[in-house]
Formats: sequence, structure tokens, C-alpha cells
Amino acid sequence: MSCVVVLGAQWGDEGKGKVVDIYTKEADVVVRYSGGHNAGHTVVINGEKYILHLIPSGIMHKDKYNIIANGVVVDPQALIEEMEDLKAKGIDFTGRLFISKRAHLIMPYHRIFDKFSENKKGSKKIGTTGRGIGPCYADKAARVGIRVCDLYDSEVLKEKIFQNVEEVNAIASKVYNIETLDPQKVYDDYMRYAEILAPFIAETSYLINRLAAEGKKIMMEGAQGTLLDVDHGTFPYVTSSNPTTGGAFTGTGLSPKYLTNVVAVTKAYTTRVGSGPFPTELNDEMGERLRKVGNEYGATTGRPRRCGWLDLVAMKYSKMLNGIDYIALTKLDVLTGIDTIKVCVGYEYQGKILETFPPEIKILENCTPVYREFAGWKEDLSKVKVYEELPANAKRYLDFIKDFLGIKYALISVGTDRSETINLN
Ligand code: 2SA
Ligand code: GDP
Ligand code: MG
Repeated sequence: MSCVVVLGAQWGDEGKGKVVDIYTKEADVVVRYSGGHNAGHTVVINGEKYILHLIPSGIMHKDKYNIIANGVVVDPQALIEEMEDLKAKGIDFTGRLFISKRAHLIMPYHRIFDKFSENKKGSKKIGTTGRGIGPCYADKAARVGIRVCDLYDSEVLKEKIFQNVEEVNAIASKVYNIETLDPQKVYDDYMRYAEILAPFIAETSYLINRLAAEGKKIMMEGAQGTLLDVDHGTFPYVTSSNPTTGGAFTGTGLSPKYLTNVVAVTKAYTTRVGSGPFPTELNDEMGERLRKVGNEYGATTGRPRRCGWLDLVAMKYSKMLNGIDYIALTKLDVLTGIDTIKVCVGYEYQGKILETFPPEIKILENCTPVYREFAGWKEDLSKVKVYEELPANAKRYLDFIKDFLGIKYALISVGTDRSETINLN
């Protein structure tokens, strides 16, 4: 019995792509369970860089199954482009890439409403990726979404597209005065996508449970991060899905009884892209330094990421929510050369110390982090392969995090490449 969930413990971009690629060696099946092509998961193999958006990061291993499960929202055009890019790089996924019939489709009006709603919010905007993610999940919850299986019944597809497009056109033109769509063109485009994607469509809930029952090792790949979870994150500054462990089961249909371990990918500091509270954010030279050395720019949109110190209040919350067993700690190399490294162990708010992560945005925006300080190190980490060979100060920093959270490390990542990794388990 074996299902490992690999997810982001913070606000995303922790290095999930790199970690999932590494562990794919030990898995039979890699599954994306939430989010859409808002995600950008980077894998670097022998200097060659791949950025995955919808396709699981296990796809580079030629004999492994990769599943885009029901919890994912699929923009078929973006998926086809991603498939073409991979093919051009020599990756053959014939017979081993599966797309759930139950996944919801991102439609052109979702993108239009995403952008419109952001513009309307002005200074309160969420800072979405503009990919139509929120409106697509909203349609799913409102029970008017169009699913992958609808692509294969032309009558149903036509009816749903015409009904939805006519409704959104009425709102777009009469209420918002924004662009409208031609339903026939949308229908024709989606019929074309249907034909291209047909060989990959499957009832993935049955497939994944069958594979698990046969003893195959399943790895679930989270997208975004715990603090962007629509239920548990910094609402409303979140994405519209559940990147946490719970989402791995509703988002795939795999029975939770198969879960064996949760590995949380965690950056040695913190980043966030988009708006919303970020207690340990550094709006100073140190923040700039982390961005520059860590190359902290969105893997989908290219936006600069906000940077700050590691936040153990948030991490403790993340551990609790996800049932974290192991941490895959990434980007330790980015901290090399910093004289004093800080770690947040509490929030001070109105004279009190908070040790839990509050739901109120106002508290998160106005609290002051309580820091522990650690002396840094200057040694190059990129060639280190064994934990014991890390500089003493780096080990002190890592040991503090481990003891504070009561977790074990699965790996320590010291560079972008697959090979720049200290394996511990
Ligand atoms: P959305 O588009 O509705 O999901 O945006 C809502 C919030 O979720 C954040 N979000 C992300 N945060 C980190 N990384 C993401 N993927 C890309 C990356 C981001 C990029 O890998 O770098 O390229 O800009 C991601 N996707 C969504 C988003 O910033 C909003 O705060
Ligand atoms: P994901 O969304 O969690 O998969 O992360 P992203 O791919 O969006 O962002 C992580 C970035 O950090 C990518 O550019 C990775 O190549 C890079 N990265 C991953 N691990 C390390 C590491 O240990 N050190 C450095 N310097 N970069 C890393
Ligand atoms: Mg990313």
C-alpha cells in the first residue's frame, strides 16, 4: 500500500517540480490533483530546463504513468501546447498520459472574467495568473461547468457551450461592457481540441484505484501551496482549489486508505507571488538579494516574487493541516553568503505573541514577526552530496527547523539541477 503526497508547504514555488521528478524514480504513477496551468513546475536535468504547467512533473521518466486527475481544471489549448513542447524536446508520452473525463474545462470566458474581475478590484486585486482558474472553479461549484467527458458528446457540448456563452455574452455586453464571444467558434475550437486529446482521455478515478490496488506506487503532485488553499489559506488571497493533502483525495478519487507519507516541499526562506499578507516579507535589500540569487520570478507569468525569511508559524500550521512526515528543503544554497539568517517563530500582535496562524487578514498584515537569528555560512553548497559535509552553521539552521517542527528531512536541495541534491531517505 503506497501513496505519497508531495505538496507545497508555503505559498507555492517551493521546488515541487524538482522534488517530484526526483521521486518519480521510485513511483509508478504521478498524479496532478488540483490547480491548472497557473502552476509552473520547473525540472532541470543535465542543465536542460523543462517548465510543466498541467502535465505532471514525472513525465520525463519514460516508463511512468502520468495522470491529470478530476481536481485539475484543464485549458485544452494550453495542454495541447504543453504536449507539443514536450514532444519537440523528444519526450514520448503515448500510452502513459491520462486526462480525467471528470476534470472541468477552462473556457475562453473564464479567462475574460478572471482579467475583468482583477481589473475591477483595483488595489484589492488578488494578483491571479489570469489563466481563468477562479471562474472555472466557480462554474464547477455553481454546477454549470463543462467537463472533459462533454467534449465527446457533440450534442451535449454544443448545448452547454451555446447556453453558457449566450449567458456570459449577455452579462459581458449589458452589464460590464466587455468583449463577447462567438459560441459557434468556441464550439468548433473545442471540437478540434477534443479530437487531439481523445487518445488520452480516461476514467482516471477507476484507473488510479486499480493501480493502487495492484500495489503500484502512486505519487500525488500538489500545485501552488498550502497557504494558497481556498479553505485553509490567506483567503481571499488564495487560489480556487485545495493544494493541501485533503485535495489529493477529492481531486483524484483515490481512496485515502492508500496514503503512506506526506512530503512537504519547503523553501529555506519564503516567497509569494500575487497579493495578500506575508508577515516575514522583506521590502529591503535582503528581499532584493533573495530574489536575485534565488531567481525568484514566476515560472508561468514571469512576475517577480515577493521574498522574506522562513516562517515557522506558517510551517507549523502547514504541518498540522497536511500531516507532514518529511520535508524536502530546497534552495539552501540561496542563503549562502548571508551573515545573519532569521527565522520567524511567533507573531507579535497587540502586545501578545501568537503561535498559531490566524484566519484574519488584518492580523496577518499588522503582526510583527518574532525572529531567531542564526549565523550564516560562506561555503559553496552546490557540490555537497552528504548531510554531514554541510557547513556547521547550515546544519545548525536545518536542525533548528527540524526540531521546532518535529519533522524529518527527506532531502536537501542545493541547486536547480536534479543532481544538486542531498538525499536523506
Ligand atoms: P490564480 O491564477 O487564480 O490561481 O491566482 C490566485 C493566487 O494564486 C497564486 N498562484 C501562484 N502562486 C505561486 N506560483 C504559481 N504558479 C506560477 C509559478 C506563478 C507565476 O510557478 O511561478 O508564474 O506567476 C501560482 N499560481 C497561482 C497567484 O499568484 C494568486 O496569488
Ligand atoms: P514549483 O512551482 O514548486 O515547482 O517551483 P517553481 O518551479 O515555480 O520555482 C522553483 C524555482 O527554484 C525553479 O526555478 C527551480 O529550478 C529552482 N530551484 C529548485 N530547487 C532549487 C535549489 O535547491 N536551489 C536553487 N538555487 N534553485 C532551485
Ligand atoms: Mg511554480
